[in-house]
Amino acid sequence: MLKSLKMLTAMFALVAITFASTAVYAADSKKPIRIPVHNWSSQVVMAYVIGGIFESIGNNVEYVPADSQAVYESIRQGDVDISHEVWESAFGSSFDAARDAGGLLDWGDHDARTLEDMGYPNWVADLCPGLPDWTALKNPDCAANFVTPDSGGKGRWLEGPQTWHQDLMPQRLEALGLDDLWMVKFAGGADALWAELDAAKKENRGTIIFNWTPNFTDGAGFTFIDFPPFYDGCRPEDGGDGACGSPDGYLKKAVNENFPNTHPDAAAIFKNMSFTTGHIGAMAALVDVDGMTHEDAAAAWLADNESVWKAF
Ligand code: TMO
Repeated sequence: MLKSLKMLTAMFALVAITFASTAVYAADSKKPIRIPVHNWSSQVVMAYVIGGIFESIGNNVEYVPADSQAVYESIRQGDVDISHEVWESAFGSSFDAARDAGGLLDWGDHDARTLEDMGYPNWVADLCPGLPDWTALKNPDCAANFVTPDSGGKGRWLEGPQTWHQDLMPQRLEALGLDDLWMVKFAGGADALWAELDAAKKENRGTIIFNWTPNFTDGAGFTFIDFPPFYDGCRPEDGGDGACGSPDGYLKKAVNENFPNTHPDAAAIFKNMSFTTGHIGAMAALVDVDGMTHEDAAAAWLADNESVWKAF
């Protein structure tokens, strides 16, 4: 009897200690969660969306402007806590390198699948019979419709900033035997891509630009070119000749390995977080179509989608 009473007391004590330590463990550090900010709209809006969600559970956040390739090394080193838009085509290699070196954890994928590639607004198809098949670009009469004052007499591909893919597109033109007829110009920023779409429409001329989905152009008459299918190893950085398009890619999340310890509640929410193509397209549209600031867009998105993010 006495023995079992003692055992019961001991069990209660154990339960009490377990609860106490759980309570201590479960409290997130007041140290700000450092969220990176890059240079395309959905990423910036989503940074503020996630910051708003973290703040709603009592966390502090800090927004850190970061290079979109170098950020994975920064996360690995512990200078940035999370990445919420790891696009496979553009950043998969940098992500893999940081994960393999240790210190960065794969925190799962969003529901949305991605494509990052060259394409055109639909009215342009008339200027180049055979599109969206890439072999249509071999026709000199097609290329001639995409010459601009800065393109040296060749058809122009307006690629995004070089920090996104380095020389992927110039290498692809060469690998496909298109570099006699086509050249790549790098845009200074994403806004230059959207300005080019507007200008080409006003001037009624052809244009081929880099674009991606999810984006505000989803369902808005934009078509991606069908290149030879992507396969592992086809890119020059992976030892291939580069004669392939971009992958049907993931959109991943990543964290520093200590983040689940320093901020367990926020980390659990971030692990559950999964945005769809529609969510992400809407975040971009609030800025690139409606002209809102990124912060205002995030506030509007959070207000309109409580049932989505409260479920995380
Ligand atoms: C990484 N990006 C969405 C610009 O292709």
